[in-house]
Amino acid sequence: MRVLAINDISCVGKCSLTVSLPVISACGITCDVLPTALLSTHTGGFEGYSFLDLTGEFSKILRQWKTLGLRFDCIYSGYLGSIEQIDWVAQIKKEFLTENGVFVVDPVMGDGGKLYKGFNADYVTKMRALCQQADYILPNLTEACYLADIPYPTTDTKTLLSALKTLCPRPIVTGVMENNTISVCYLDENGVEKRYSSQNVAGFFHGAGDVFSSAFVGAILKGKTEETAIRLATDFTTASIRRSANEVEDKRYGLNFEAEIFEFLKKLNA
Ligand code: PXL
Repeated sequence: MRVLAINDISCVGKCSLTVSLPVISACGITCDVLPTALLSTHTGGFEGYSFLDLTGEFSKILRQWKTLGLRFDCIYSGYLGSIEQIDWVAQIKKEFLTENGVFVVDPVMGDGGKLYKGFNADYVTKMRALCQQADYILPNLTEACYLADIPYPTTDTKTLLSALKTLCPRPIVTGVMENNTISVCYLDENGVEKRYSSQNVAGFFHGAGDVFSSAFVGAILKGKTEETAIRLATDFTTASIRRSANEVEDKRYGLNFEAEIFEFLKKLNA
């Protein structure tokens, strides 16, 4: 089993590839990478970060991969540095995903009701088209609202999920907050809405979406059902958030997910 994770390298701040690599590898799955950009830190809350777009390397990297006859059982895309890269991801899926391979799109583009720096309406439109090719999409509530063109925030997850289902058969929306709970909302095989909820922890935790998505990808590739993968990934992310609420002083530096990997693996391999 090998996954191709297409995501940025934020050197500091534990998100994207610096989360996907350790989590997916710990699941016992080869995690190959296509870095979309190299940043000194992620863009959430840090100022003065460097940003090197790596699109220019793509054709060279892919040319060599073709000579190796590489194919991936899963392609998992996250933060894409530019609109042009969305076209690249669609092309890479066509050329490098195995016949029964899984294409997972985490449409990373915003949080807290706003788009991240550098993203705009054209990017959202283009991301919608990429989601149409995915087996699973994993937007947070902000990204889900942008994709579905529904005002943020919404508690009407039924409408939200049916709008997203017109893009992708298996939408999974994270970070849906109501009262004291935070939920992951998805659809069962009959198209009926399901929720997996936990107690909300106040505050904003950078990289939580990447911990969830990476664990979900790892669990799916280990043969878990969608529902089990959601539960395992949610429990891992929630435990990491709880721990970080106490242990990580500056939340910009990401979650202490490392301390929870062993528990996650015990459940994954039970
Ligand atoms: O975790 C999402 C993410 C990924 N990559 C970069 C980011 C962010 C969120 O801010 O800035 C570069």
